[in-house]
Amino acid sequence: MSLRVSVSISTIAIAVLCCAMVGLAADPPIPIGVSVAQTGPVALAGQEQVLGAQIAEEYFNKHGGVNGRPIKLIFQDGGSDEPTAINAFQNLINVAKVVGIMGPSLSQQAFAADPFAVRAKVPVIGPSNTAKGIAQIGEFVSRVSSPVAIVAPNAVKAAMEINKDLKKVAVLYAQNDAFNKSETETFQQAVKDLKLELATVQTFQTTDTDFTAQITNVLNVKPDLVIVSGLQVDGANLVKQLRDLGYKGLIVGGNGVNTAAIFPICKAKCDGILIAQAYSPAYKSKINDEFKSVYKDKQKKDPPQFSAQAFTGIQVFVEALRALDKKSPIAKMELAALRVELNKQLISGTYDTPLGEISFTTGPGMGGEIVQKQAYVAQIKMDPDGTKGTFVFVK
Ligand code: 1QQ
Repeated sequence: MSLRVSVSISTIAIAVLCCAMVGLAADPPIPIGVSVAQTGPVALAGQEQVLGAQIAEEYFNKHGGVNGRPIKLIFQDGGSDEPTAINAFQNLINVAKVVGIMGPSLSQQAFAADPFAVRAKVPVIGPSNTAKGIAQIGEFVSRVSSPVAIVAPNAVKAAMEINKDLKKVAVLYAQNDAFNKSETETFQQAVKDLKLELATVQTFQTTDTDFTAQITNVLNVKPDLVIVSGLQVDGANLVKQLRDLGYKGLIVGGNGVNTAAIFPICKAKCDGILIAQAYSPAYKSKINDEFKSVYKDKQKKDPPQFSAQAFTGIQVFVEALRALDKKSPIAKMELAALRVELNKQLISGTYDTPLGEISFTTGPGMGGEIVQKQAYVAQIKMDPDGTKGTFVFVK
């Protein structure tokens, strides 16, 4: 009798142990959505984001994932326009059932796609949305990309240090894009604040290929500095044509041209462009050293800002999931509750990232804005034949 009892107890014990282990092993990876530009003109920047996110996935899974459970990034191409980004968001939310989304690439897309995530109560982290008003789209939207209002003026100051006689400024911007409209506002305000003369403002479209009319107007005012706010292809073409038509002075480019992917477009004529940065490979920290070394192994160069920001976006999700799981095991939570709790958790945290220590603003209607101390300026240095180039940090 007593033997029988002890047998059945140990059977139960074995059964419990077995199922607990099966349960653990069968816990599926936590799906995190990534929707950045993998197609269209913005894919020039988007490919840097994909790489940054992939490095983060590999890195954090190697370091224990979310308290033992791996994450899995679900990539859904956000394209370069609004409909593609909206579609990707809906897929990630309703079909892939992700816990949160990092994306899209452009502010213009964020204003269109983020509201779908807000309505579905799914946290979104903007990896590169720098226009004014992104964090205000809704309670579920935050960003790891420092806004142009904070970053961009540094490039104008850097130009003034290079040319002490700098006075006259010409500004050009793409008027069909939310980010570029926001960025030019910041640049124009900086010009006024720094007591420079705003000699002319010219507009174009991100789809334009010929900028002769605008450049003629720019050259007429004989500027000491030209500030360009465009995306990758138009921005780089504009710079190239500006040099082709004889402009010799300083050029400040915006976040749109903040990628080595513009080098094949403006070639040797990319040389000298000053661009404000929210990331520096020289930032000293353990996590940045580790990120940098993985990136360098793969790409044989220092990581660019868009990759570092994408890495950071995934890091925020992972660290917030870890913290949440410690408070209340996420395996036991319904997806809807998990998304809501994850959003609260991520906004309240502080993160030691390759970008430096970051946190987010909190409070009704004003949460989710990144708080980051670091800002830098780099200048593009091209080989004379225009085949190779680098970003040289000047500030
Ligand atoms: C924005 C940007 C773009 C240049 C990112 C690719 O900063 O759209 O906000």
